Amino acid sequence: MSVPPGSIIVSDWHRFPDSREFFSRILHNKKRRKFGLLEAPMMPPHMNVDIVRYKVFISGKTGVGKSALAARLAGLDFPKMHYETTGIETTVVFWPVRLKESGRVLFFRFELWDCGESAIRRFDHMLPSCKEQVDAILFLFSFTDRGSFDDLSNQITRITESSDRVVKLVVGTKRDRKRRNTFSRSLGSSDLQSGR
Ligand SMILES: Nc1nc2c(ncn2[C@@H]2O[C@H](COP(=O)(O)OP(=O)(O)OP(=O)(O)O)[C@@H](O)[C@H]2O)c(=O)[nH]1
Ligand SMILES: [Mg+2]
Repeated sequence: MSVPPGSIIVSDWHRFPDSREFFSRILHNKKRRKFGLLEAPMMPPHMNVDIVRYKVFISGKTGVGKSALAARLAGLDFPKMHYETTGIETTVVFWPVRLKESGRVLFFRFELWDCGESAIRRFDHMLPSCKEQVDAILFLFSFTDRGSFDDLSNQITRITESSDRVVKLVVGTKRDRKRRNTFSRSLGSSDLQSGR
């Protein structure tokens, strides 16, 4: 049975007072703490909070905004200049959630894998490492680059197989830089739907 999005967790739990104790574990001076690959939020021993891990691969043409998205999801500023990512960079993002039915609290741990497009082309082992045991792939296109959108279906077929049980999500970047006459004006909402 398929479950509609948002029906399992309380999606706006971060607004409720009882979430504060948990969010304080991922925040420092109102900013997100940085977590290394082996680190996790510290909880008092009597509060047994399980961690659910997801590996997320961010895919897209060079300059489309993969590193910027990873930084933004981690609550960090991203550089205004384009610095090509020369290999794989991982970013760990924790987010506490409350399950709707049981009221149980969990920490989601997203491990974001960001690999520069040119590194993928240059080194054969990069893509298989990013795809290994991946749970979700974000396919990025930029609202300022029609080519990045047209290339999406190629990318999805190149990176995934139809038998994959990986969640696939299409994400548009640089919407804030969208000018009049950029291609987004000619796209219908059905073009922009994400697929599995
Ligand atoms: N205004 C605006 N700029 C963005 C956005 N996302 C990315 N950028 C800019 O686009 C440029 C390229 O972004 P990156 O995140 O470095 O691109 P990338 O996909 O990681 O590129 P490679 O590492 O070469 O594969 C940078 O100058 C970012 O500041 C956005 O949503 N809005
Ligand atoms: Mg990059």
